[in-house]
Amino acid sequence: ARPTVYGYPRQGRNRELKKAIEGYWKGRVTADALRGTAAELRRENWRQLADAGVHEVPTGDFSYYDHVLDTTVMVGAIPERHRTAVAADALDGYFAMARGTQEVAPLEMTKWFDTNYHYLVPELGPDTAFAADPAKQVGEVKEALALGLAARPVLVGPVTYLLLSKPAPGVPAGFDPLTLLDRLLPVYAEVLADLRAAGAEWVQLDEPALVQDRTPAELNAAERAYRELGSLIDRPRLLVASYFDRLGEALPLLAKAPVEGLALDFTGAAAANLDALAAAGGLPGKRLVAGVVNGRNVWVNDLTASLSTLGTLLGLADRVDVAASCSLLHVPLDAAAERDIDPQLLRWLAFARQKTAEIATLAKGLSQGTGAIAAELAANRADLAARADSPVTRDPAVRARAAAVTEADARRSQPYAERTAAQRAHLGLPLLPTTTIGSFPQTAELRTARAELRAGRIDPAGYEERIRAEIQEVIAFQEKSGLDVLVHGEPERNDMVQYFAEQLTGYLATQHGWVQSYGTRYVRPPILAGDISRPEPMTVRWTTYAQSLTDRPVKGMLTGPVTMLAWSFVRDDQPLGDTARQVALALRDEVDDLEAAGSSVIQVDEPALRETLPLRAADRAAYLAWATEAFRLSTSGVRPDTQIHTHMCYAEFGDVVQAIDDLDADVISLEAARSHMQVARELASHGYPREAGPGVYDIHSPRVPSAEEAAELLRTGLEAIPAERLWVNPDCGLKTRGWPETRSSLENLVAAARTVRGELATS
Ligand code: THG
Ligand code: ZN
Repeated sequence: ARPTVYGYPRQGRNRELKKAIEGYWKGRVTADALRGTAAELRRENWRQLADAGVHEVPTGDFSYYDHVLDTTVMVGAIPERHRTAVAADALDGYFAMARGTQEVAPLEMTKWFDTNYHYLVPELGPDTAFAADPAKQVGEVKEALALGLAARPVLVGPVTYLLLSKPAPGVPAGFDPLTLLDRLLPVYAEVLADLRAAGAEWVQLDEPALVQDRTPAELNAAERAYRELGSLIDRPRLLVASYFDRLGEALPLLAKAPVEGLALDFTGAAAANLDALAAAGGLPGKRLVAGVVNGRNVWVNDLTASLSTLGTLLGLADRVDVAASCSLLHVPLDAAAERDIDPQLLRWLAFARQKTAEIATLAKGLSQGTGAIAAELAANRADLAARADSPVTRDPAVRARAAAVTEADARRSQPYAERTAAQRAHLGLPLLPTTTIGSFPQTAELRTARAELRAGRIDPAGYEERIRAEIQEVIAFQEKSGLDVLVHGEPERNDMVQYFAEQLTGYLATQHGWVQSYGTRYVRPPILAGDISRPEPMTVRWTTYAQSLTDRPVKGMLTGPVTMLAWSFVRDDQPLGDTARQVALALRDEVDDLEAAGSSVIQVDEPALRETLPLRAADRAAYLAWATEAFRLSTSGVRPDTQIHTHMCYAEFGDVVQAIDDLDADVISLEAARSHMQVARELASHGYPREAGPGVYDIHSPRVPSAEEAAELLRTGLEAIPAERLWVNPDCGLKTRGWPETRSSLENLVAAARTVRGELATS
């Protein structure tokens, strides 16, 4: 048994890659310097892996932006509108596809399965002509070989590539990219031959799309793809990899395919792969790569449990190698870089580097017997025991409170129909009330103030002063522009999840735990390590200060329990629903405190509700049950006349309309401007009974919508939602926008509301 890895964090210990790429965009770094930095980062990663005992390093997992975009280049599926740029300069053309230019729009970006990584969606059509461009893949194989290492190129597999694609603009929406399989396979065949010629003995083809529910036609396509690739004469050995969930029906199909190896996830729900593999007759004569170390969470592995799984698997294949469940792209680089985490707690954590060591230890134990890793096993058992017994993970007060929660605790005291009357009387808002989603522009001055506070150049009182000054300005602007429900603007928050995590007991924050979100953008997800409680109010002083400056209602602004989980690393030692309930109770205290301090409107955002939906439909009802209960638990401690708002960003709402209803929020704001109020129609066709604010201002663009444009969107919204239940707001928060366009856009938004109110009054 040998240790192996599918991919490694790309950014470098100090995010050197981000700095080099963004420098290149600004013209401060040359293309050669960027290539040099990239090559050095690959070398550093391979060295780390080789030193840990990984004899066959992954290649091709590196990317300047996204590995799905790299695949698009590899198969020559450059969209028509980007061909000129790509022909002029490959690197600039690549970034043009990723980010767009003055002239052309970029590819659409969407979430990579249920991770927090985003990929660029390939655009295909009946006229797509693929052509092999294996230069990047071949080049990286040669780089690794030159270092004296064996290389295993990792490619997005052809079936997953097509399943992740969408019809190009102008192509009928009914076009099924999978119909291009016969055209795509010869291109993969050519790439495979070139990789073999370059010296790759094995090539890994990633097919995570096969862990999702698939139609018989899709499964047939997968079967055919691997029958054809397997029957090629001039090819390396093929390892077909799946991860993020169980393979289900695709497992027996891939087990029988004429390829030499299969990589399977055996963590969490994917542990079902074990019985399924046995039922399929195992992999006689083949290589099994066993993903037993969770590749998308940060906890140390239970080595004893993994060895037991691996022992069972030994009998099911010719050769068993040990791996993480997926690429290590989804975890930070190195836990040893964390200086602010208690060393005792740090022992519970494993980032990419520590996971590689765990994989190596397991491979050693599997091939040489547990005696060879006795010391590691003993230390691991001690760490797991310490975690299980720790007052951090076991706070009796939090547990008792969560256990005592009743169904009634998660219900408002009155139904919506009664609450809304009380809220109307209490708030006295006009028809078509105007508001914003919460954040106002995060200016350079605010970021500087935060940096100065961290560096100790200003004291907390000085920082507080600057934040208050900003709140004053934000309130003054909103009053002047005529908005009805105001916000304090969130100048004190950078990343909202991080902001709340820092104030909740049971959460750990990292200093260097960066994980790629998309392109050169990274997040540092906080870690839900223990039982969650709220030692003191988190937002009340900002909201009450803002309220003291105006007679109009100021919304309290919080992030909901589901999003707090979705954008954090979650604990693996209790069901997610239990963690969600603890977070919900902490937020409930904050909601109640806001109300007690005078807030009549409180918004609890859940932008991640839809994106956290499990990959398999069979798992969705259970998720939605705990997710909606957690939201209701956090928001139902208030009086009937206190209005609860929520907000969600762009999503395919069709899948979760019922869940949105189950949140029982009084008002929901949603992204809608670009789709011309499509969500308003979706909510209406579902019979959504409460108030809604489909956005009339697309905040993703610096463009200022005219008052007439916003009014027209409102009129469209009124076709779906009656005036008594329609709110007027932008699509999302304004923190990424500048002040000039924010000012004009919100003034136009208020003008639009007034115009349409006038039309309603006279009609
Ligand atoms: N917070 C967290 N997770 C998220 C989002 C979030 N996941 C999904 C979505 N939003 C991801 N979107 C972004 C948008 C911008 C950035 C990262 C993810 C970003 N990051 C800065 C960068 O890389 O330069 C770093 C920000 C920082 O200093 O913390 O711009 O909102 N948790
Ligand atoms: Zn949003």
